[in-house]
Amino acid sequence: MMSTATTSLPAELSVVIPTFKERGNVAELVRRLDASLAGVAWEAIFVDDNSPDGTAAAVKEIANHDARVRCLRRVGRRGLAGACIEGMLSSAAAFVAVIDADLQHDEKVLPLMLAKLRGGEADLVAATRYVAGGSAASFSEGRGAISRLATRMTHRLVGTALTDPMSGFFMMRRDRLDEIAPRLSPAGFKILLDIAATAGSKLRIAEQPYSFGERFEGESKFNIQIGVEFLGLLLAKMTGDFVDPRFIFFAIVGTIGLVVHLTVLKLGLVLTEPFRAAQVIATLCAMTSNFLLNNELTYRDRRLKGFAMVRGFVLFCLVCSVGVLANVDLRAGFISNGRSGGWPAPWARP
Ligand SMILES: Nc1nc2c(ncn2[C@@H]2O[C@H](COP(=O)(O)OP(=O)(O)OP(=O)(O)O)[C@@H](O)[C@H]2O)c(=O)[nH]1
Ligand SMILES: [Mg+2]
Repeated sequence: MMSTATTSLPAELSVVIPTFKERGNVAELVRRLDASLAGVAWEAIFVDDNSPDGTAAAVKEIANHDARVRCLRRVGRRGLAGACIEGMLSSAAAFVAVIDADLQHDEKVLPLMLAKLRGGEADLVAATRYVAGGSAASFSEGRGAISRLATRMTHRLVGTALTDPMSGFFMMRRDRLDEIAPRLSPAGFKILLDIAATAGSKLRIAEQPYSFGERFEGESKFNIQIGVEFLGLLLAKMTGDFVDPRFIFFAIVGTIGLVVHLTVLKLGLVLTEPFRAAQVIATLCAMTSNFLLNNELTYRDRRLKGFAMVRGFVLFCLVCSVGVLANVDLRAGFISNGRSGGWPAPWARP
């Protein structure tokens, strides 16, 4: 005999909320969603990266008496974009929205965004601060300038139709998300830009102005890492995802290392006579610059700090030492060959 399950209406809209250390915002956000989405069959999917402040427990406490709320707790992983993708992929609703937990995104515009999708005029509705009716007045001067610069860079380099590509507040058809999900990058903070750039012109985008508010509780997670990942995303999209951003960073760091090497070598030759000494100092400087820049930029997501960094640097030097010795010896040999009969250069006549 088939059992009859107690059913509530299946959700038409899944609201995905990525969280890291947002315990103090969870209950207020659910209360505000409940007020704004009256009459809509909605659910809230919190995707928490094992926040040490007990955000997941706070969500589950609410979930115990409100079946519309659930928590996807990820352990051993961090990352805003990846959290949003997994939350959206766990939905079976017709529409999915992504909204920050800190209440900076105005949940009151969600019904307007939903109406645009229901009407079939767009596949994705991006909430924007930068058209008439929207505002980013709550930004500090510094954050506002960074956001505007990043927006200009995105428009120039990637050429998206989004007026506010830095926004992480949007709603879209779930079937369109399912199609492009395998091509999205779980790294980084800019999931909306990734979706728009990956889907290309086939994705019909509409916009919804809103006023960006103040953070309700807790601390911002905005940091340099996010800037680096943003540059990586721009580079990947500029090359049509052909080249891995890590490779591009690696090549840039290598080029800087070459410039450091040649500059220090030139200085060394001016200051100290022996070529070998200048070459050793230049090589060490280039190695140090390569290690530090790769640690800060190319591998920032697994950056070494403190003792681990010293250990990493020593290992890096050991691995490089074979090439360094060959480099110093070969060049010194060629140079002294030119002056006092050192090693014969391969092209030298016998
Ligand atoms: N799951 C998950 N969520 C994250 C992670 N980093 C940030 N978030 C969430 O993503 C949302 C946006 O982060 P914020 O710290 O508010 O970043 P922001 O809005 O760009 O910066 P502010 O304007 O300074 O608040 C918040 O709900 C965070 O809790 C992460 O690594 N994993
Ligand atoms: Mg925020």
